[in-house]
Amino acid sequence: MKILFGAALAAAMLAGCATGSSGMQPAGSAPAAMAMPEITIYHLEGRRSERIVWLMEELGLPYTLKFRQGDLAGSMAPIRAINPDMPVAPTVTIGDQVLVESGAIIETIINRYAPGKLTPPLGSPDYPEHLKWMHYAEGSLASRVIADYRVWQIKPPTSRSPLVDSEQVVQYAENYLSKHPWFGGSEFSAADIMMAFPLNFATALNIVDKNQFPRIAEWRTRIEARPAFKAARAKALPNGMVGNLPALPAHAPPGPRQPPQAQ
Ligand SMILES: N[C@@H](CCC(=O)N[C@@H](CS)C(=O)NCC(=O)O)C(=O)O
Repeated sequence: MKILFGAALAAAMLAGCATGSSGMQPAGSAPAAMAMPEITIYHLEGRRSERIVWLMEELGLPYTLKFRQGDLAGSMAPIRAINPDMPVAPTVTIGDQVLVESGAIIETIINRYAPGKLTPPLGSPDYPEHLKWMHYAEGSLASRVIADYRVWQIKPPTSRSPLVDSEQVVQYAENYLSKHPWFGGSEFSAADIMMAFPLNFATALNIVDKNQFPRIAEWRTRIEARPAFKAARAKALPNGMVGNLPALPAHAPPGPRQPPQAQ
């Protein structure tokens, strides 16, 4: 593992960021794994790139990790160099191909190099739920939570949005965990890896009241106890959070939603 040390990107630029293999397919049903080229993870501490580090630790696959400890700007510099059109973390190289979007990176790595791992069997009832959470994490959860955070920073709202807001997207996850132990359904899956970052962002930055979501808190305790999570944290966040974003002073104002209106 290569870790580069050095000089800090303003946390504000990163607003929208904060913070052993488990086979799930029955033996013999998954296609053979492809030969894996070198995988390099360009990382920012406490940001979404930790998903890929955690994935690789869960799968027991080798990778090179690049970041400058305690230095977000220094970690961003090689990302800008390799990926000037979309300089975000994670940026990952698989062989000589440069990739962004953590969900796509995770699905590529699993489908090629660890087929059947961290994914419920295709025909199982858990499969579509797993896939839903894989996409929900960025498509519905992170997008609303980060939008609400940014709006609050500009002008605290005086009433709740009539549209689906942060509280509702987190509540939906809470409701699922009241009936299932994992976002993979009956077993831990890559969907749990996708969901951890935006749920942590929502509660740690006080965008929602963490006390309203005990199932999510209990799930977080279980994911953080996983050896692969601990190994990933030790490598990817060795000295604790860097460039903390300010937490909101209050949650969404109480009271009923306004009736829905056209967007
Ligand atoms: N949907 C993308 C989001 C990537 C992203 O926005 N990453 C943040 C770090 S958590 C970033 O690099 N932000 C830099 C910026 O927005 O300038 C993913 O899931 O990979």
